[in-house]
Amino acid sequence: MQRRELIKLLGLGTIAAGIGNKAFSATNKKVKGPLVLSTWYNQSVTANLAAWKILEAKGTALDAVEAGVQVSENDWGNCCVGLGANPDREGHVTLDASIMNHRYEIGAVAALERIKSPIHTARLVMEKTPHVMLVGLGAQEFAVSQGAALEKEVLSDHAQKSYDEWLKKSEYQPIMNIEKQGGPHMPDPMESGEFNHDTIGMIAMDAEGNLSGACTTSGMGFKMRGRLGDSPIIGAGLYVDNEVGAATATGHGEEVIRICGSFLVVELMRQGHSPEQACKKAVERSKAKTPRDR
Ligand code: SD4
Repeated sequence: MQRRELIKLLGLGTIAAGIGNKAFSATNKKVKGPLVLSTWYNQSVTANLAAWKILEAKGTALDAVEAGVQVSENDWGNCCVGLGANPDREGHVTLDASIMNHRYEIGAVAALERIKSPIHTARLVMEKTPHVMLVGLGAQEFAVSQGAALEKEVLSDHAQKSYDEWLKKSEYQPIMNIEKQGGPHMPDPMESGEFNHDTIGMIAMDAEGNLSGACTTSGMGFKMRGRLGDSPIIGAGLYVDNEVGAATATGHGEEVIRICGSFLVVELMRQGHSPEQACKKAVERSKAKTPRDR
């Protein structure tokens, strides 16, 4: 906050506040919360509403993003977040999540099975352990020790259907055909059935002006067992710097990790780029740095 104030005093109007930078540069005033942003749209509107309820009541950005993304985690019909999501190629639903607050506190879980809210477990890792990430069985045992129920391992009907379909060819095709979708305006994957991934990442600013972010996913559908994407990796799938801004990512995690995507976006904002410019530069970096045979 102090740095944002300082930036304002220096008159560097284009320095990003991560969310709401336009308001910042247009008026040269401090961006005011509350604000909430999340990836994708249709499903995210309900998630944003849950976050908004908390922000509106002067709750913290941290509580807001946790409650917001939990809407997707609890949605049994979601292809790609929570226990109803698509499994890995061995038929197991494995979940990844990360959370970060305005004090640079971080928590993450990866390859977590049979636990309903990976984001809550990630928050507990942040708040109750000396570590920042727990994976696999250890993460599961920790969640249970903190009161989470160990759910039965069953696939949702839609996930079973998609998995059966996938098994026919057992092809791993995480690439989206954007051109086929008519450009970058991506349709809702639940309607089109054409996407095999769809994470929710959410960033928020509360009335105090503090930022937090959360990211949760089942990762790529039909991924290799043990594969992790960007979502549980701080700096890749999520980054929050209360002095500058926040970013979260969705898409092909391998590429986001390659460029430390969310951290890169925040660092570019720190250098004076608007959020939009920073995202564009990160995408350009990704394009330039991805090995050509990938
Ligand atoms: C991953 N980034 O595991 C996630 C997938 C995703 O929309 O974002 N899907 O690579």
